[in-house]
Amino acid sequence: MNMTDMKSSITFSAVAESTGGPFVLWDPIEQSMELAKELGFDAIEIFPPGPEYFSGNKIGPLARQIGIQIAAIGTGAGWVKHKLSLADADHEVRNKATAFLIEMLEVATQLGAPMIIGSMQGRSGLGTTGQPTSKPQAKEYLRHGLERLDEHAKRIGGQVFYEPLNRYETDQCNTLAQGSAMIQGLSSTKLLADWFHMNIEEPDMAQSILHVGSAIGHVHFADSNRHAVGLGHLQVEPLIRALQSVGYRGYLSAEVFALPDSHKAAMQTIRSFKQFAT
Ligand code: LER
Ligand code: MN
Repeated sequence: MNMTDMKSSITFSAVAESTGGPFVLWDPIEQSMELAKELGFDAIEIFPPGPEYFSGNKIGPLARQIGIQIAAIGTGAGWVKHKLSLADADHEVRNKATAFLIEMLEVATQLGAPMIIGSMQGRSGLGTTGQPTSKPQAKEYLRHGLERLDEHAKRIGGQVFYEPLNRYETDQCNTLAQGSAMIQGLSSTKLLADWFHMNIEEPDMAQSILHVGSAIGHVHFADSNRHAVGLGHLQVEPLIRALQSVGYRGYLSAEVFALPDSHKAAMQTIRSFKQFAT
Protein backbone atom coordinates (compact mmCIF):
# COMPACT_ATOMS: atom_id res chain seq x y z
CA MET A 1 0.00 0.00 0.00
CA ASN A 2 1.32 3.43 -0.95
CA MET A 3 -0.96 5.74 1.03
CA THR A 4 -0.27 8.98 -0.83
CA ASP A 5 -2.08 12.30 -0.56
CA MET A 6 -2.19 12.67 -4.33
CA LYS A 7 -5.43 13.22 -6.21
CA SER A 8 -6.63 11.95 -9.57
CA SER A 9 -7.57 14.10 -12.54
CA ILE A 10 -8.36 13.60 -16.21
CA THR A 11 -8.12 16.01 -19.13
CA PHE A 12 -11.09 17.34 -21.09
CA SER A 13 -10.77 19.31 -24.35
CA ALA A 14 -13.28 21.75 -25.83
CA VAL A 15 -10.93 22.71 -28.68
CA ALA A 16 -11.72 21.21 -32.07
CA GLU A 17 -8.27 22.25 -33.40
CA SER A 18 -6.62 19.99 -30.80
CA THR A 19 -8.34 16.85 -32.13
CA GLY A 20 -5.88 13.97 -31.99
CA GLY A 21 -3.98 15.72 -29.15
CA PRO A 22 -3.31 14.28 -25.69
CA PHE A 23 -6.71 14.79 -24.08
CA VAL A 24 -8.96 12.02 -22.82
CA LEU A 25 -12.50 13.41 -22.66
CA TRP A 26 -14.08 15.10 -25.67
CA ASP A 27 -17.81 14.80 -25.07
CA PRO A 28 -19.69 17.93 -23.92
CA ILE A 29 -18.45 19.12 -20.54
CA GLU A 30 -21.47 17.97 -18.52
CA GLN A 31 -21.18 14.39 -19.81
CA SER A 32 -17.41 14.46 -19.40
CA MET A 33 -17.66 15.62 -15.79
CA GLU A 34 -20.28 12.97 -15.08
CA LEU A 35 -18.12 10.21 -16.58
CA ALA A 36 -15.05 11.39 -14.65
CA LYS A 37 -17.08 11.39 -11.43
CA GLU A 38 -18.58 7.97 -12.17
CA LEU A 39 -15.12 6.47 -12.78
CA GLY A 40 -13.88 7.87 -9.46
CA PHE A 41 -11.73 10.83 -10.53
CA ASP A 42 -11.32 13.69 -8.07
CA ALA A 43 -11.06 16.33 -10.79
CA ILE A 44 -10.98 17.24 -14.43
CA GLU A 45 -8.45 19.50 -16.15
CA ILE A 46 -10.06 21.76 -18.73
CA PHE A 47 -8.55 22.74 -22.09
CA PRO A 48 -10.82 25.58 -23.31
CA PRO A 49 -10.64 27.56 -26.57
CA GLY A 50 -10.24 30.80 -24.59
CA PRO A 51 -11.55 32.78 -21.60
CA GLU A 52 -14.94 33.29 -23.30
CA TYR A 53 -15.60 29.58 -22.72
CA PHE A 54 -16.33 30.42 -19.07
CA SER A 55 -18.69 33.35 -19.68
CA GLY A 56 -22.11 32.94 -18.14
CA ASN A 57 -20.49 31.35 -15.10
CA LYS A 58 -21.92 27.86 -15.65
CA ILE A 59 -18.83 25.65 -15.29
CA GLY A 60 -18.19 26.21 -11.57
CA PRO A 61 -21.79 25.50 -10.49
CA LEU A 62 -21.91 22.46 -12.82
CA ALA A 63 -18.73 21.02 -11.28
CA ARG A 64 -20.11 21.59 -7.76
CA GLN A 65 -23.42 19.98 -8.68
CA ILE A 66 -21.67 16.90 -10.11
CA GLY A 67 -19.20 16.84 -7.23
CA ILE A 68 -15.95 17.14 -9.15
CA GLN A 69 -13.00 19.52 -8.71
CA ILE A 70 -11.28 21.51 -11.46
CA ALA A 71 -7.59 20.60 -11.28
CA ALA A 72 -6.28 23.23 -13.70
CA ILE A 73 -7.03 25.21 -16.85
CA GLY A 74 -4.80 24.74 -19.91
CA THR A 75 -3.97 27.63 -22.22
CA GLY A 76 -2.49 25.87 -25.26
CA ALA A 77 -5.38 27.12 -27.42
CA GLY A 78 -3.74 30.55 -27.39
CA TRP A 79 -0.99 28.95 -29.45
CA VAL A 80 -2.99 26.30 -31.35
CA LYS A 81 -5.80 28.66 -32.40
CA HIS A 82 -4.18 32.11 -32.42
CA LYS A 83 -0.41 31.46 -32.66
CA LEU A 84 0.17 33.62 -29.58
CA SER A 85 3.33 33.07 -27.57
CA LEU A 86 5.26 34.89 -24.87
CA ALA A 87 8.46 34.62 -26.96
CA ASP A 88 7.37 36.11 -30.28
CA ALA A 89 9.73 38.72 -31.79
CA ASP A 90 6.72 40.96 -32.36
CA HIS A 91 5.92 43.12 -29.34
CA GLU A 92 2.22 43.23 -30.32
CA VAL A 93 2.00 39.42 -30.36
CA ARG A 94 3.70 39.14 -26.95
CA ASN A 95 1.28 41.69 -25.54
CA LYS A 96 -1.70 39.81 -26.97
CA ALA A 97 -0.33 36.57 -25.54
CA THR A 98 0.01 38.17 -22.10
CA ALA A 99 -3.48 39.67 -22.30
CA PHE A 100 -4.94 36.26 -23.27
CA LEU A 101 -3.13 34.63 -20.33
CA ILE A 102 -4.21 37.32 -17.87
CA GLU A 103 -7.84 36.78 -18.86
CA MET A 104 -7.39 33.02 -18.54
CA LEU A 105 -5.77 33.46 -15.13
CA GLU A 106 -8.73 35.54 -13.99
CA VAL A 107 -11.35 32.98 -15.06
CA ALA A 108 -9.25 30.13 -13.65
CA THR A 109 -8.87 31.93 -10.33
CA GLN A 110 -12.62 32.54 -10.16
CA LEU A 111 -13.03 28.77 -10.51
CA GLY A 112 -10.41 28.19 -7.81
CA ALA A 113 -8.14 26.52 -10.39
CA PRO A 114 -4.51 27.16 -11.38
CA MET A 115 -3.59 28.12 -14.94
CA ILE A 116 -1.02 26.22 -17.01
CA ILE A 117 1.55 27.79 -19.35
CA GLY A 118 2.84 25.12 -21.72
CA SER A 119 2.75 25.75 -25.46
CA MET A 120 2.30 29.49 -24.99
CA GLN A 121 5.88 29.80 -23.74
CA GLY A 122 6.88 29.68 -27.42
CA ARG A 123 10.41 29.07 -28.66
CA SER A 124 13.20 30.91 -30.46
CA GLY A 125 12.77 31.81 -34.13
CA LEU A 126 9.20 33.07 -33.85
CA GLY A 127 7.99 36.37 -35.25
CA THR A 128 6.67 37.77 -38.50
CA THR A 129 8.14 41.26 -38.25
CA GLY A 130 11.83 42.07 -37.89
CA GLN A 131 14.39 39.55 -36.70
CA PRO A 132 13.03 36.28 -35.33
CA THR A 133 13.95 35.78 -31.68
CA SER A 134 17.33 34.31 -30.74
CA LYS A 135 17.45 31.66 -28.01
CA PRO A 136 18.60 34.03 -25.21
CA GLN A 137 16.09 36.66 -26.33
CA ALA A 138 13.24 34.13 -26.36
CA LYS A 139 14.16 33.14 -22.79
CA GLU A 140 14.24 36.75 -21.70
CA TYR A 141 10.81 37.41 -23.20
CA LEU A 142 9.45 34.29 -21.50
CA ARG A 143 10.85 35.30 -18.12
CA HIS A 144 9.38 38.78 -18.53
CA GLY A 145 5.96 37.31 -19.39
CA LEU A 146 6.11 34.90 -16.46
CA GLU A 147 6.99 37.77 -14.12
CA ARG A 148 3.98 39.78 -15.27
CA LEU A 149 1.68 36.79 -14.84
CA ASP A 150 3.12 35.90 -11.45
CA GLU A 151 2.60 39.49 -10.32
CA HIS A 152 -1.03 39.36 -11.44
CA ALA A 153 -1.56 35.95 -9.84
CA LYS A 154 -0.23 37.32 -6.55
CA ARG A 155 -2.60 40.25 -6.74
CA ILE A 156 -5.74 38.16 -7.35
CA GLY A 157 -4.80 35.07 -5.31
CA GLY A 158 -4.21 32.89 -8.37
CA GLN A 159 -1.70 30.20 -9.21
CA VAL A 160 0.38 29.58 -12.35
CA PHE A 161 1.97 26.28 -13.44
CA TYR A 162 4.90 26.56 -15.83
CA GLU A 163 5.56 23.44 -17.90
CA PRO A 164 8.90 22.42 -19.44
CA LEU A 165 8.26 20.64 -22.76
CA ASN A 166 10.34 18.24 -24.80
CA ARG A 167 12.81 19.52 -27.42
CA TYR A 168 10.43 18.94 -30.34
CA GLU A 169 7.95 21.44 -28.86
CA THR A 170 10.19 24.15 -27.40
CA ASP A 171 13.82 25.16 -26.90
CA GLN A 172 12.95 27.29 -23.84
CA CYS A 173 13.08 24.80 -20.95
CA ASN A 174 13.14 21.05 -21.55
CA THR A 175 13.96 19.75 -18.06
CA LEU A 176 12.56 20.35 -14.59
CA ALA A 177 15.90 21.85 -13.51
CA GLN A 178 15.77 24.40 -16.37
CA GLY A 179 12.13 25.12 -15.53
CA SER A 180 12.97 25.62 -11.88
CA ALA A 181 15.68 28.15 -12.81
CA MET A 182 13.20 29.94 -15.10
CA ILE A 183 10.64 30.45 -12.29
CA GLN A 184 13.22 31.26 -9.61
CA GLY A 185 11.93 33.91 -7.20
CA LEU A 186 8.33 33.83 -8.50
CA SER A 187 6.03 33.25 -5.55
CA SER A 188 2.77 32.24 -7.28
CA THR A 189 4.29 30.04 -10.00
CA LYS A 190 5.16 26.36 -9.70
CA LEU A 191 6.39 23.69 -12.08
CA LEU A 192 4.29 21.25 -14.03
CA ALA A 193 6.07 17.90 -14.31
CA ASP A 194 4.75 16.11 -17.42
CA TRP A 195 5.97 12.51 -17.41
CA PHE A 196 5.80 12.27 -21.22
CA HIS A 197 8.18 15.21 -21.70
CA MET A 198 10.33 14.09 -18.76
CA ASN A 199 10.73 10.62 -20.24
CA ILE A 200 12.29 12.22 -23.32
CA GLU A 201 14.48 14.79 -21.57
CA GLU A 202 15.41 13.80 -18.01
CA PRO A 203 18.43 11.57 -17.42
CA ASP A 204 16.69 10.09 -14.36
CA MET A 205 13.07 11.07 -13.81
CA ALA A 206 12.90 10.25 -10.09
CA GLN A 207 16.17 12.11 -9.36
CA SER A 208 14.87 15.13 -11.27
CA ILE A 209 11.73 15.16 -9.14
CA LEU A 210 13.84 14.96 -5.96
CA HIS A 211 16.08 17.74 -7.23
CA VAL A 212 13.33 20.34 -7.80
CA GLY A 213 11.26 19.05 -4.86
CA SER A 214 8.59 21.40 -3.60
CA ALA A 215 8.72 23.50 -6.80
CA ILE A 216 6.37 20.92 -8.38
CA GLY A 217 2.75 22.05 -8.34
CA HIS A 218 1.12 19.73 -10.86
CA VAL A 219 1.83 16.46 -12.67
CA HIS A 220 0.75 15.32 -16.14
CA PHE A 221 0.29 11.61 -15.58
CA ALA A 222 1.28 9.89 -18.83
CA ASP A 223 3.24 6.85 -19.86
CA SER A 224 6.36 6.85 -22.07
CA ASN A 225 4.29 6.75 -25.28
CA ARG A 226 1.73 9.29 -24.03
CA HIS A 227 -0.84 6.57 -23.53
CA ALA A 228 -2.59 6.06 -20.19
CA VAL A 229 -0.19 5.09 -17.41
CA GLY A 230 0.28 1.32 -17.55
CA LEU A 231 0.24 1.15 -21.36
CA GLY A 232 3.87 2.18 -21.87
CA HIS A 233 7.21 1.29 -20.29
CA LEU A 234 7.64 3.85 -17.49
CA GLN A 235 8.70 2.56 -14.08
CA VAL A 236 5.92 4.20 -12.09
CA GLU A 237 6.77 3.24 -8.49
CA PRO A 238 10.03 5.24 -8.25
CA LEU A 239 8.22 8.33 -9.57
CA ILE A 240 5.44 8.07 -7.02
CA ARG A 241 8.00 7.46 -4.25
CA ALA A 242 9.96 10.53 -5.36
CA LEU A 243 6.80 12.67 -5.38
CA GLN A 244 5.89 11.36 -1.93
CA SER A 245 9.30 12.12 -0.55
CA VAL A 246 9.12 15.76 -1.73
CA GLY A 247 5.70 16.03 -0.05
CA TYR A 248 3.70 16.32 -3.28
CA ARG A 249 -0.03 16.48 -2.56
CA GLY A 250 -1.35 17.72 -5.91
CA TYR A 251 -3.00 16.04 -8.87
CA LEU A 252 -1.84 13.25 -11.11
CA SER A 253 -3.70 14.51 -14.17
CA ALA A 254 -3.93 12.24 -17.21
CA GLU A 255 -2.87 14.22 -20.27
CA VAL A 256 -2.80 11.28 -22.67
CA PHE A 257 -4.26 10.21 -25.98
CA ALA A 258 -7.83 8.92 -25.97
CA LEU A 259 -6.54 5.51 -27.08
CA PRO A 260 -7.73 2.91 -27.71
CA ASP A 261 -10.72 5.15 -26.91
CA SER A 262 -11.69 7.80 -24.33
CA HIS A 263 -13.42 5.42 -21.99
CA LYS A 264 -10.65 2.82 -22.02
CA ALA A 265 -7.94 5.46 -21.54
CA ALA A 266 -9.89 6.87 -18.58
CA MET A 267 -10.46 3.39 -17.07
CA GLN A 268 -6.78 2.49 -17.47
CA THR A 269 -5.78 5.78 -15.84
CA ILE A 270 -7.95 5.33 -12.76
CA ARG A 271 -6.79 1.72 -12.47
CA SER A 272 -3.15 2.85 -12.51
CA PHE A 273 -3.88 5.69 -10.11
CA LYS A 274 -5.42 3.23 -7.63
CA GLN A 275 -2.60 0.76 -8.11
CA PHE A 276 0.28 3.17 -7.65
CA ALA A 277 -0.96 6.23 -5.79
CA THR A 278 -3.57 5.26 -3.21
C1 LER B 1 0.76 20.65 -22.59
O1 LER B 1 0.40 20.26 -21.30
C2 LER B 1 1.74 19.75 -23.18
O2 LER B 1 2.20 18.84 -22.55
C3 LER B 1 2.22 20.01 -24.53
O3 LER B 1 2.86 18.86 -25.05
C4 LER B 1 1.16 20.46 -25.48
O4 LER B 1 0.25 19.44 -25.75
MN1 MN C 1 1.61 18.40 -20.48
